[in-house]
Amino acid sequence: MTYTEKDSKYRRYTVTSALPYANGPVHIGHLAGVYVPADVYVRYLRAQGEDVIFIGGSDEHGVPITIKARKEGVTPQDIVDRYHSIIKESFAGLGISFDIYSRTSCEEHHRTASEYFSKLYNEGKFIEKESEQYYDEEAGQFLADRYITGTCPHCGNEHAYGDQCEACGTSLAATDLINPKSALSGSKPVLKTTKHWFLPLDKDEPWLRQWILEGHKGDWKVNVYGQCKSWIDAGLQPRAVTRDLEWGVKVPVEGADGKVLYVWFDAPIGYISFTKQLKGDDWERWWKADDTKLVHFIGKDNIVFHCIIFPSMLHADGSYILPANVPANEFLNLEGDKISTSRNWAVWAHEYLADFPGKQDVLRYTLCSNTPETKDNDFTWKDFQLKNNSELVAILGNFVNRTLVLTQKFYGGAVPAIGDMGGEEKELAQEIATYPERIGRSIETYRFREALSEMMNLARLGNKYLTDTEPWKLIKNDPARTATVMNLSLQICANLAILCEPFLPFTATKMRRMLCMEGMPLRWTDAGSVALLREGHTTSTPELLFEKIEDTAIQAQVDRLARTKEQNEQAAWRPAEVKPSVTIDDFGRMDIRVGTIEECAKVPKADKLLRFLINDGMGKRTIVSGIAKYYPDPAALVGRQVCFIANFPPRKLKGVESQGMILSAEDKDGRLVLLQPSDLVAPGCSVG
Ligand code: B3M
Ligand code: ZN
Repeated sequence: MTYTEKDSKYRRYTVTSALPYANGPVHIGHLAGVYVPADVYVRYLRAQGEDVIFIGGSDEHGVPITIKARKEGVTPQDIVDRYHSIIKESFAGLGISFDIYSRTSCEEHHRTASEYFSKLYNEGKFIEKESEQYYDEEAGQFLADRYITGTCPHCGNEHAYGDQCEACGTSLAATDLINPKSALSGSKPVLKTTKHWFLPLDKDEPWLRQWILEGHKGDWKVNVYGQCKSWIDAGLQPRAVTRDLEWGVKVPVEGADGKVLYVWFDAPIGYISFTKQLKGDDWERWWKADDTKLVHFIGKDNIVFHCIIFPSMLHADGSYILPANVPANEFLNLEGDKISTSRNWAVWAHEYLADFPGKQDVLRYTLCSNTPETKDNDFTWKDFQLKNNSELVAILGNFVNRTLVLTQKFYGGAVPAIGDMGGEEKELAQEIATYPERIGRSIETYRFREALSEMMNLARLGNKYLTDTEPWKLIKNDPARTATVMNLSLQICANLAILCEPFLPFTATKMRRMLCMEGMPLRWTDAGSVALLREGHTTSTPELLFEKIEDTAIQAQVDRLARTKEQNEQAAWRPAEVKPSVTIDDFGRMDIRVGTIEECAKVPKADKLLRFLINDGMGKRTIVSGIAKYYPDPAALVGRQVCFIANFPPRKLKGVESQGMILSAEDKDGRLVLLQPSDLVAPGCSVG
């Protein structure tokens, strides 16, 4: 039973989550934006007794995969095999409860996608068009979007791709790029004619406009609706659904050798082919019955594909339902910076699971409470620690633990009889009764942060009740009232075991075990009651639900990110630009000489400075140089030769007169290194 009226007409739910590209592991950005919210949603629906399938799988086609394979010198199949299993295991480890997690390289998918294309092809739903596409003559291959880089015409970024500039976010056509370059050979591509099939999106405009802009106004999220509106208002163009590539689903048309379906044509069909794998002959009602609710969980960069292109494909076939909602989220940043796979700026799911064993729910909790629902959000390790220590441990864990420990102590674990409920108790019971609907409505309207905080409010309510009534004192002079307090507290625990499950499934399992509720077939709507556990029901020995996360564990993560940042900065280092031209005369005015170090010591009270005594062939001169940090043992420099500018006017540094300037090179990490002739030369000779 769902609470929102709109949902009451549905008999079953087909819930999909974006198929991650199998060219890298999944990170917290994917989890927060797509998989945790989707999992909360389906777990909730299951607890409501609804018929629901949760579909996931890896997107194993597309250029990102072939590019990665090329870089590593392996086959695309090697890449997808590796990442498909890492991704699948990460999801399982975090309790993302797919009913199926498949992959688009499998046979059933190839067959389904191919048949889907053929049907539309035979019905004349595509336009066939010849167009000019970039071709790499050295590699003997047409270049799909991502294989072409060049300068963005909008912002001047020199590393824009043929489909998009990641610096300014503009979506591009390869022919828009200035100075296009092939990512395969580095050569300049040429335009060559090729034939492709296009989905005539322009013809879909009227019904799309009506379906989305009129039908889903105020119903779909503002960010989703807004993106759709600007796409539609800008005017839709026919879109090619085939590509000149080897890797992918072959175009099932004669004479289309070397062509595959565009990855964004085949990937969403994955939702359908995976349903077939899951449901066999019974698959159709999950996609074709009007009383099925189809919901796509995705990130904001996938909105146009799920709201416009895939629906147009479904509409072209004519026998499918359309998505009822597409609750896309914005992006999650990490410590103030955009998450990036190529810069390794991420918290990877599989690494988290290895670093924090048994703490799956802590990550789920932190990500859910940070879901980027209306704007981009930030994940920080400090906040992760805080959410664990002062919310999960201090509120939920503390309440459940206090209740169960006192139950053991006072009653040997048995639920005590509830006595007369006073005004306070009656109010409490009424309040408890409101929670299933409060949380449920928030989930049904895709407000997951709000739903989670409502769930925690119930734990807060319980915590406060214990603190206010102090059963550990009350037991001495009012055992009857104490029994009532403990009974109600146990009822709240039982309610929490049901209501926290969509968010914290591992914790819910533990709570059910401690409360000996495993055998009870309780649904969402059974919650809200204060009679879930009957008098005399035994509970078992309590264990801690959450433990404190120490500073050292957090520091280790922060340090790892700092190292990544440093590596990135060094990798991004480029030599400084060359300065404006000078003449030979300009250079000639500079008197550069070689000298031999006779003494070298730190300048007292000046951390950075070294004082050199140099034999310059004419006598001795003192030069002060700011390189102490890089030469911790100045005495070891004696005997070395250095280059210095001899005709700088003397100046005082920390009380020492410096007669010249010693030359050094600045390395990419900022380190200064003394310049030294490669052979011994006479002190005082000139450099030029
Ligand atoms: N693989 C893009 C992405 O991971 C794409 C999603 C496909 S969903 C059908 O952002
Ligand atoms: Zn740009």
